[in-house]
Amino acid sequence: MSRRILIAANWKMNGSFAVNTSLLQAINGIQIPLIIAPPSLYIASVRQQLVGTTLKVAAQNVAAEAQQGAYTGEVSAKMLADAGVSYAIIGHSERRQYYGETDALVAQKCQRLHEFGLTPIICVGESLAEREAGLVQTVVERQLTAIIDQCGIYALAQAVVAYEPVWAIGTGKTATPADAQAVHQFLRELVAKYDKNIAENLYILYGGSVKADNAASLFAMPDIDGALVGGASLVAKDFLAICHAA
Ligand code: G2H
Repeated sequence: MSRRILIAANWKMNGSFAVNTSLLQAINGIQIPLIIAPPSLYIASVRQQLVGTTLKVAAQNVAAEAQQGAYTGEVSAKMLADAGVSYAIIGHSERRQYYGETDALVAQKCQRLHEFGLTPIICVGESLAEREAGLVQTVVERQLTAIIDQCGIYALAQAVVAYEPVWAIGTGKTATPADAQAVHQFLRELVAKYDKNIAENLYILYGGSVKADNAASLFAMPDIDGALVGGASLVAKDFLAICHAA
């Protein structure tokens, strides 16, 4: 079937009030489904600027704790819901790699989002060593199954999955469309073993050095439903070109 396209911009730890405003002004006429994930400090401001548009706001992270309390530096799912945030990225490889986030912790974060009606953007992906060891499917299956075991398959009815091979993130190396498609197909078939309908309707995005010149060939793949874009989402003309490839 021909699939819908969703594009999410992960600004990571970039931006300022002035830079964000100018970027949003450049992109807010985009007609395809679009999600912007600014640093948490800027979420309220970005959301305010997107009122009246179809663009949605995502957090880049969420606390795993169920209750408010003495967790310095954390932002809860309840607070994100209170701020009108619809999505949150969880399990990004930079959080797994630099902040020691485990599959179990990511699954707890998914649970918190589910409790407050937010849609998780669940990142999975293998390192270069894992790819070279032939472990791609083993790794992404382990990462996604941790979520399913904790939250139940029905949590994926309101979720987005992003396949982001770690070796392709911010490196300029992109998985070939065929390589990415193979993993996306594997992930969809994995979900289909639990529930075919959820699998069919699940957005599975590709992330990792998506650019204007590779977006169209990625989006042409039958199981690639869009992109999670980092670096190229910070440059309006590059991001617009990616969106126009959809
Ligand atoms: C992968 C991606 C966005 P980039 O991290 O999540 O970033 O497009 O810079 O590789």
